[in-house]
Amino acid sequence: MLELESLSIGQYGFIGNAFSFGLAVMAATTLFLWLMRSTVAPAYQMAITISGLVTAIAAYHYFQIMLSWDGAATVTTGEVVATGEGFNRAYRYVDWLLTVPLLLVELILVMKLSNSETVSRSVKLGGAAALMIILGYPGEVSDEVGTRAIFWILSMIPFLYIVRELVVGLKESISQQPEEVKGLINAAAILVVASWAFYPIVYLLPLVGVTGGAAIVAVEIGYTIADIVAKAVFGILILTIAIRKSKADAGNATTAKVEPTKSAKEGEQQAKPAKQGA
Ligand code: RET
Repeated sequence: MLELESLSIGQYGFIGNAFSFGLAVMAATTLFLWLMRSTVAPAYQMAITISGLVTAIAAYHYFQIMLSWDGAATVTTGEVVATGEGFNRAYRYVDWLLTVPLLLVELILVMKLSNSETVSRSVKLGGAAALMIILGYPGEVSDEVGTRAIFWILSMIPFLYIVRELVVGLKESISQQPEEVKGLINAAAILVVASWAFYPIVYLLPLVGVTGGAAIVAVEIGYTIADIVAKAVFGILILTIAIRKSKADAGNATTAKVEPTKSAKEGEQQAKPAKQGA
C-alpha cells in the first residue's frame, strides 16, 4: 500500500526536506528551552527541562528518520528506486512512546498541583499514552487495510480516554490556576487535543482512498507538521506559562511583603509628630 516507488522524484525530495526541517526545528527549540530555563522560578524548571528533553529526543529521531529515508531509495534515470533497505517507521513510534507521556507530564508539572495529584495524573495519562502508541504500531507497518483499521480502533480507546481526562478532568484543576495563566493553560490543553487529533486522522488517510505516492506524502508530512505543533509550539507555550506563573508567584510574594511596609508606614506616621515637634 505504501510503496516508495510510487513516489515521484519531487515527492521523495519534498518528504526528505520536511524531515530535515523537523530536525532543525526540534534541535533549535531544545537549545532555546534549555537556555531559557533559568528565567523561570525553580518550581517550573523541571517542566522546561522535560520540554527540552522531548524536543531533544525528537531531534535525534528526525536525524535517524532522515538517514533511513535517504537510504531507503535512490533516484536513477528520472525515477525513485527502492534500495531494499526499507524505510524504518519504528523511529517515529519509539519517539512517540518516549515523548508522548513526557508531554503530558510537562503539562501536569506546569500546573503545580499537589504531589499526589501530580503523580496519579502522570501515571494514568502517561500509561494511557504509551498504550495508545503501542496499539497503533502493528497497523502502521501493515499493508492490510483491515489490520490498519483494527489497530486504529484499539488505539482510539486510550486516545479518547486521554482527551476526556484533559477536557473534563483537568477543568477543575485549571479553574484553580492564577487568573493570569488560566487562559494560557486552557490554550495548552486545547493545543494538545487539537494537535493530537491530527495523528489518528493522518493514519486513516490510506484507508479512505488516498493511495500511492500521495498517501506517503500525506502520512509523512502530516505527522511531521503535527510533531512540530505538539512538541515545539507546545514547548514554547509551556515556557510562556512558566514565565507568567513565575511572575505571578513573585507578585504574590511582594504583596505578602507589603504587610511589614504597612507597619513601617505607621512607624513613619508616629515619627511625624516628633518631626513636627522638633
Ligand atoms: C495512532 C494510531 C491510530 C490511532 C491513534 C494514534 C494516535 C497517535 C497520537 C500521537 C501523538 C503523538 C505526539 C507526538 C509528539 O510530538 C498511534 C496514530 C489515536 C495521538 C503528540
